[in-house]
Amino acid sequence: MSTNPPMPEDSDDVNAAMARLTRRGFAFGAIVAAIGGGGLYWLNARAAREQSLPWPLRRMLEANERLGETLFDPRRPSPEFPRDWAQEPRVNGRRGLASQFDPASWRLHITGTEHALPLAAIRDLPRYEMTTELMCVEGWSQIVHWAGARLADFAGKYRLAGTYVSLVTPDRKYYVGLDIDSALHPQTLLCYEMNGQPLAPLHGAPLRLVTTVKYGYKSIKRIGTIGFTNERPRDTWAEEGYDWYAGL
Ligand SMILES: Nc1nc2c(c(=O)[nH]1)N[C@H]1C(S)=C(S)[C@@H](COP(=O)(O)O)O[C@H]1N2
Ligand SMILES: [Mo]
Repeated sequence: MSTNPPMPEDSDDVNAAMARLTRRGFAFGAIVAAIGGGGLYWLNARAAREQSLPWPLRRMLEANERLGETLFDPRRPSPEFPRDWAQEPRVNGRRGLASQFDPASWRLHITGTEHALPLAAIRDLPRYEMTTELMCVEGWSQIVHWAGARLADFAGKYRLAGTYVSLVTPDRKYYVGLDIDSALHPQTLLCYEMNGQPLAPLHGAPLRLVTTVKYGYKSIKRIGTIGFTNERPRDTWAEEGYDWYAGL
C-alpha cells in the first residue's frame, strides 16, 4: 500500500505507515476494530486521498491534532532514566545537514535582532542534563543523555517572547515550529552534547533542539536561526502530512 506521507530521507518502512498513524491514533484503532480487515482494505483502495492519506485517516489525524492540543499539560514532566541506560540513537533524517558547513563560523541568528551568537553564548547559560527518550514517529525510540541550555533560559536572557518558536537550519532546508508552552517546557533544550560528547555532525552539531514533549521530528538538528513569533511557523513534516503539533 502507499498511504504514507512522503518521507524522502528516511522511509524504508512504507508498510509501517498504518502503524505510524496509530501510535497516537486510538480513534483509528477503534475504526479498524469496527470495520475489520476488509474495511481497512476498502479504506486504502477506495477512499479519496488527501495529502496522500485516505480521507477518513486524514480526518482522524486532524481530530487527534486538536485533542493533543487540548489535553497537553505543558507543566507535566517527561520521564527521565538512569544515565547508563543511554545509547547512541541512529542518525535519522539528514535534511539541512548536507550542505558544506564550517562549525567554526557557525552562529545562532535570532530573527528580528542583530544577534549572531557563538556557541559559547549558549554554553554560558545554565547547563542542564537529562536522560530521556527520543521518540520517532516512525515507531522507534532511544534513551539518550543530553546536555544543553533550557530554551526557556535562552528566551529569558535574550528577552524573546511570542506564541510560537521557529527553528531553521542554516541552509533553510529543515524547519520546525513549536507552540510556546512546549518551547518553554523545562525539558526542551538547546543541546550541544549527546551522551557526554560534543554533538556529532549528523546528530546536529554544533547545536540542536531536543524536546521530550514532541515526536523526534520537532527536535531539529543544526539550528541556524531561531525566532519568536505570533504566527504559526512552517514545519517540514507538517507540510508532508504529519501533525503540526506532534505532542506526546
Ligand atoms: N536538520 C534536521 N533535523 C532533524 C531531522 C532532519 O531530517 N534534519 N530529522 C528529525 C527526526 S524525524 C528525528 S526522529 C530526529 C532523530 O535524531 P537523531 O538523528 O539524532 O537520532 O531528528 C530530527 N531532526
Ligand atoms: Mo523521526
